[in-house]
Parts: sequence; structure tokens; C-alpha cells
Amino acid sequence: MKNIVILISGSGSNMAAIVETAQRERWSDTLGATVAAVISNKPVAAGLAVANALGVPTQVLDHTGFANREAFDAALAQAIDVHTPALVVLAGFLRILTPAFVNHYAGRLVNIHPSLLPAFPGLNTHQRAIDGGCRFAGATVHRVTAELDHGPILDQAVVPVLPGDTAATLAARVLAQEHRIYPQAVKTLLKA
Ligand code: NHR
Ligand code: GAR
Repeated sequence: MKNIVILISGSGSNMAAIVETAQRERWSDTLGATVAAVISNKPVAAGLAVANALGVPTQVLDHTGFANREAFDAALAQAIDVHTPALVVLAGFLRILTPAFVNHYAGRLVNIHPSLLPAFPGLNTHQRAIDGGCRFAGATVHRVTAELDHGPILDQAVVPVLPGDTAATLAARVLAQEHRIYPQAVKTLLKA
């Protein structure tokens, strides 16, 4: 079985979209793939309950309990490698990962970022797109490399920025597209 491990920090709606697609499309039969675990660096992440409700085992690894990024990433890799994953999927995971971690999962690590990369890497993407006067915004699925939000692009979706948009209304429009493209991109990678 090709195991997928999903890392979250928050609401986990992209994680849920992937798990629900995997269940609906019977990925264990059709692709020999399964979401083996969801791991959160935040003990209170709402996505943990969502994953449990979907029947996916969860684990919390609180980054605040570690002396530095290297120590947290080493423990995180240890927790992930229990599952010998074919794919490690960042889904609203909010910790920058060390080069050692990224290298360990080279070719197996992907992220969805809520902007049309290479525009607006980093955080607060929706407000920055509005402030910049952008007519279009979107989301990007990309491979994760050591340089933040700069890995090779796998897929993108575009949405309009509408008059009167706030960061919240734009984020909701983008998120709906994320839920469409991320499960498809994961599926494509599993077939490769
Ligand atoms: N790590 C590497 N090496 N490369 C990437 O491309 C990564 C990554 C880790 C996460 C997701 C990314 C996003 O989609 C991601 C891509 C967190 C931050 C951040 O500044 C920035 C980008 C992303 C994720 N995090 C702060 C930190 O100090 C913490 C912020 C917080 O806790 O609220 O790690 O946008
Ligand atoms: C998504 O929009 C995702 O692209 C973004 O946070 C949201 C998480 O939603 N990711 C980042 O901003 C990473 N820095 P979710 O937890 O409901 O999937």
C-alpha cells in the first residue's frame, strides 16, 4: 500500500477534501493508496477532530516542546517514517521545514499555497493580492524544496478578485478551488 501522511496546523479542510476523495474513489482499490495518518503541530487544530471523524489516525507533535527547528523536524520525520510514506502532503501546515527534512522527503513532499506562485510566497497572501490590485488570485500545488514556496509547480487554479473583496471573502473563493485541485494533484502523483 502507498501510504499518504498529511500534515496540518488548522482547520484541515484540504486534508478532508483529500481523505473524502480517497474514500469516495476507493483509492485503496484503484490506486493501492491510503491516508495512513494526519499529524498536527498544533494540539488544538480543528482538523484533528475532522480526521478522526473520517476514520484516519491522528497524532499531535507540538513544536513548542522542542528546542529548535532541527529537533522538531527530526521528531516529525520519525513520526512520519513509521508509515513509510509514498507521499507527505502539507495541508495548511504552518511551520517552515529545515533543509534536512526537505531533503529526506525529496520527491515525496508537496504543498498547496494560496496564491498564484511565484507571486506572494509566504503568509497573508490574500490581503497582499488585494493590496496589490490583482484582478486574479488563486492557489498553487507545488513540490516542497528548501526555499519557501519555490518548488516546481504541479497545478494551479485561478479565481477573480471581485470589487469589495476582503481577505476572508477572497480566501473562501480560493479555498473552494484548493479542494478541487489538491486531491487531483495527489492522485496524479500516486499514479506516477
Ligand atoms: N518548508 C520548506 N522548506 N519549503 C516550503 O516550500 C514550505 C515549507 C513549510 C511549509 C507551506 C507554506 C505556505 O503554503 C510550507 C512550505 C509556513 C510559513 C511560515 O512563515 C510560510 C509558508 C508556509 C508555511 N511559518 C512560520 C514559521 O516560523 C510560523 C507561522 C505561524 O505559526 O503562524 O515557521 O504558505
Ligand atoms: C489553505 O488556504 C492553504 O492553502 C493555506 O491555509 C489554508 C489552510 O486551510 N496554507 C497556507 O497559508 C500555508 N502557509 P485548511 O487547513 O482548511 O486546509
